[in-house]
Amino acid sequence: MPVIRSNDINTSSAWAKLHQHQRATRHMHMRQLFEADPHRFERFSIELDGLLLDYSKNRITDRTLELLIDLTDAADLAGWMARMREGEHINVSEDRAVLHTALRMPAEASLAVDGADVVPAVHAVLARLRDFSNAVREGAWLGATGQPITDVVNLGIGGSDLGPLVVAEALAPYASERLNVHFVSNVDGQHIARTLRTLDPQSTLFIVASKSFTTPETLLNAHAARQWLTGVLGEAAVARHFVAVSTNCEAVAAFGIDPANMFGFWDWVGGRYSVWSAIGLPVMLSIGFEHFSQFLAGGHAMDRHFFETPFIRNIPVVLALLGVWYNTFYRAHTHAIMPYDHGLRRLPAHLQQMDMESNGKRVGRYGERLDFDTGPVIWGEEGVNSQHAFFQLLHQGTRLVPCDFIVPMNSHYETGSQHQVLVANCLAQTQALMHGKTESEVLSEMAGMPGDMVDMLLPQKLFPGNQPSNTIALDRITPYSLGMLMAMYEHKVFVQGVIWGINSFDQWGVEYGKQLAKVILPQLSPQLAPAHEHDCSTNGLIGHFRSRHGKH
Ligand code: G6Q
Repeated sequence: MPVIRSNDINTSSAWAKLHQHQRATRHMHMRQLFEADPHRFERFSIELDGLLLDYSKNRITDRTLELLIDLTDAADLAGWMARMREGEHINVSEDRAVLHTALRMPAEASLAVDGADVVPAVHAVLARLRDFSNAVREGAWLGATGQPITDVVNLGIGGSDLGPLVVAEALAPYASERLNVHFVSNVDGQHIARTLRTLDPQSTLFIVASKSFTTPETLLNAHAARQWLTGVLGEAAVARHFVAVSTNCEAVAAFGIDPANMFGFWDWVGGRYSVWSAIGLPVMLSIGFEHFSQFLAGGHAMDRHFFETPFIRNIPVVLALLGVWYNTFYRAHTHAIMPYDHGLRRLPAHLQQMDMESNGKRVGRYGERLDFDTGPVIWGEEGVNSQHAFFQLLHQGTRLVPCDFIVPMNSHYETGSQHQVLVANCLAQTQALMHGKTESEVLSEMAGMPGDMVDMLLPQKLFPGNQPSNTIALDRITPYSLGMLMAMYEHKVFVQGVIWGINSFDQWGVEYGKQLAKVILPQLSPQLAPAHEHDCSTNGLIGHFRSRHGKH
C-alpha cells in the first residue's frame, strides 16, 4: 500500500483554493442564490431508488463543488475506495481489512480477502441465522420448560447495541407481534433490572452480543441475566435461553454457551459497522429474515452507487464534501441530524458513534499530527420535538450549524393529516433556516406597532437565515430504504476520513478510560486501604464514595 502522508492535504493547491474561495464567497446569501437560479433544486439534488438528497440549501456554487472534487484527487479518494472495496488492510493500526460492504453482497458475488473468498462464509452464517430466527419466530425453538420464546433481550454495548437497536426501532412496523425485542447495554444495574422485571424466564431468550466477548459491561449483564434465569430454571436451562454473537469462540464456550448456538463474524467488521452481520440477529428475530435481507440489499445498492458513480453525482461523496466545506473551511464545529420520523429517533445516537468514533482523531493514519480540525460533534433529535427545544439556537444563535433533515414521504401509520403536518414542519424549517426573515418582512408584520416597540422587537424578530441544510427524503422507511440510508452515512464518514487522512476504523481514544476504571474499581471498596495515588479530585471523589455508599 502506498504510504501517503495524510497531513499533506493541507498543503495541496485544492486546499488553498478552497480557503480563498470561502473568503471570497462567505458573504453570499443562499436567498440570492435561489433568486438567481430557479433550477437550483434540480441541479443540486440526486435521486437513487426512492432516496432523494436535496443539497441545494447549502452555501455552494458550481465552483465550490469543483474545488471540493479537486480535494478528493489530492486525497486519492478513488484509490482509498478501491483499497477498501478490495479488502486491503486499510485499518493500518490494527492491520485489518474493512469490509462491512462484503456483509451485504449477494450470494453469487465473490471477494477474495487474504487469499480466501469471504462471500460464501458470510452467506453460510446468514443461512444459520435464517434457520435460527425462523425457528424462534415460528415457536419451534422452545425454552427449557417447553414454552415458545416471547421476549428476546440483546445484551451488548456500543456497536453491539446501537446499530441493531436503531434498525429494530425504525422497522417496528414490520415487527412480529408475538416477539418483543429488548436491548440492555448499560452496566448500570437498573437497565437490566428494569428490563427483566416484566419478563418470564421460561419464554425469554438472551443474545450475548460482543465481538470480543471481553467487554465488562456486557459480561456483567450476561452474568446477571444468567443468574436471573438459572435461579428459576436451573443451570441446564442456559442452553435453550442463551445464544452468542461473537468472534471469540473460546470465551463464548467458557461462559457456558454451546458454540453450536454461537453466530460468528470477522475481524474485518468494525463494531460500529456490524449491524449487517450476525450482530443484526435481534433485528432478524423482530422483523424476520426476509426483511433483514432487504435491509442488506438496500445497503448493497448504496455500496454500488458509492463505488460506481462519478463523485459529482455520488450521494455519500457529495454529503461528505459538504461536511468538509463547513467543518474545515467555515470551521463549523458541529453537525446536527434531525429525523422527522419517530421510528428513527435513535438514529442520531448511532450516527454520533459511527462518525465521532471514526473521525474524532487528531493524528493521521500513520501517526502524523494533523494541523486542522477533523470530525465534527454530531448531535440531533427527532424532528418537530426538537423544534420545540433547541431550534431557537439554529435560527437566531451565533453559530453555524449545518443540518441534515431526514423525512419519509409516506408513513406506516396514516393518522388523519398528521403525516402532512410532520412533513410541512420539516420543509418549513429548512426553508426558514435558508431564507431567514428580512428587516422589511419583519417590519411589515409589525405595521401599526408603536415606534419604541418596533425598535425593541425588530432585532429580536429578525432571522439571518443562510443556515445550510441537506434534506434526505425517503419514499417510506422500509428495510431497503433504511439499508440505503445507513450505508450512505457509513460511506460519508469514510470519505471524510480519507480527506482528512484519518484511519476511520480504529478507536484508541476509548481505551484509556477503561484502563483507569480497572484501577479505580477495587479502590471503591471500603475494605481496602484508601487510594492516594491520583490527583486530589479523583482521590477526593473516591473517598466521598467510600464514606457515602451504603449509608444513604
Ligand atoms: C465500535 C466500538 C465499540 C464496540 C463496543 C462493544 O466500533 O469498537 O463501540 O462495539 O465496545 O465491543 P464488543 O462487541 O467487543 O463487546
